[in-house]
Amino acid sequence: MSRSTWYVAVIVVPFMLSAAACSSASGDSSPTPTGAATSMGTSSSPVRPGDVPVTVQQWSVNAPTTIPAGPTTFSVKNTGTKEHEFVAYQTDTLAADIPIASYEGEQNRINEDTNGTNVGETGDLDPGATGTLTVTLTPGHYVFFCNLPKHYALGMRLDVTVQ
Ligand SMILES: [Cu+2]
Repeated sequence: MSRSTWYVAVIVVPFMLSAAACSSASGDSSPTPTGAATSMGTSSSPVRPGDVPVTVQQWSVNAPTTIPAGPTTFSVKNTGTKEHEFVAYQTDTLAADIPIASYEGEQNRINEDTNGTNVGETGDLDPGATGTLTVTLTPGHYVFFCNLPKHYALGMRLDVTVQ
């Protein structure tokens, strides 16, 4: 007999969420990468020339794959549930061809010292955190990646052309 075992009372209390995730201005969040610069004067868009939005998560780095050269500010949001980082790395080698080795004494990372040049990184980002990185990009091939152990091999890498 189990006629009284169905008292599974799920009480959903509408909590007051004092810090809803709306700290960033909304505006036009067009996902298209910045195209050729237009010389129409200052627009009302919150995305300035040189601003590049990036998200990192398990297991991908999401950014425009063609970026104009010049001063660039990456706004990198960790939309995953683990700690991640963002590294901008200039290299002639395609992302898939950089060997997984060890780095700084840890296995399952690429060696940033031997495959190209680290031009900047955000440092580790907690889940939900946003970090910014401002660099001046010169034309060439880049790989954007997260080099926490195993993350590169799991897919957190992206070939990018700066032109
Ligand atoms: Cu990662």
